[in-house]
Amino acid sequence: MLKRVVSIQDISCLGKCSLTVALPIISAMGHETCIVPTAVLSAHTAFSNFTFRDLTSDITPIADHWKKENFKFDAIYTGYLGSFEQIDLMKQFFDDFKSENTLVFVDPAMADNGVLYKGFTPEFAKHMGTLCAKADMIVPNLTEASFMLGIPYQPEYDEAYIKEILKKLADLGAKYAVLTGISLNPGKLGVMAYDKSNDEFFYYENEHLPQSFHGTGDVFASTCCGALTAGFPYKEALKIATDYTVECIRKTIGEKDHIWYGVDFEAAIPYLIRRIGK
Ligand code: PXL
Repeated sequence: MLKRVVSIQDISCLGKCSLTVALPIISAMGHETCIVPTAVLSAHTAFSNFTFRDLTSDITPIADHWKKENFKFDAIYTGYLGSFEQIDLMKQFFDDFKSENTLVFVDPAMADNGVLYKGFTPEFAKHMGTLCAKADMIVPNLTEASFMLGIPYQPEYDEAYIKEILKKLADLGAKYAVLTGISLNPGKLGVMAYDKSNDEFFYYENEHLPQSFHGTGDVFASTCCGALTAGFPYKEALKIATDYTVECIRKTIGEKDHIWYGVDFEAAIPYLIRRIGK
């Protein structure tokens, strides 16, 4: 039987990110993918003049229906959330739908390169930290981690600094804290994780390609969530997600305007399927 994942984030109608990335990737990994759209935007918020329809008031009726039908999930994966209220609703959602074996995966998507995405405040970031407390795994980048912890973003760092941040993130409460977009060696980019159950760090890197694209955090998070749901151990899941993200960037390098449109993850799906051996 297929594993069932529910992904809860916005639909950006154009500009590949959030649900338009999570749904196809997790499905391609062989899981049933349910969604709760938190908002509908004409395009993600890095574009100018986007429309934004808030769907907060739909979340509780959807959850109530699912509770009545006794639907269960193998994984719950939250990404971009648009308001304090949505964060609180997600806490309730976890409590309502989490069983002993449910993976709770939180990507606190809200910032990059030292700045918050349009519409977010440092207080919102701190509140996102309270959702991270309830997760099995969290996957912020360094900007998101800094805002959640209320410390200045430091673009220059060493391994000791990253380990210190990971321990502080783990103190928020998640079992596994992961920092994405970490570079500890020239020409390389990767992730570092902290497993607080045995006080263990894990670092994995791949090539640092000379271009960055919007939405790669969502590609990484979706793949990692899909791999964990498939039963891969966490280190292997992080490797698969890192390698697939790099492969997606490789497919997109040189594409005009793709910085905002997102990566051609579609072209790398055969790689992903081979990589997970399905
Ligand atoms: O990729 C993260 C993301 C998701 N959803 C929306 C966004 C962004 C990043 O800007 O604007 C609406």
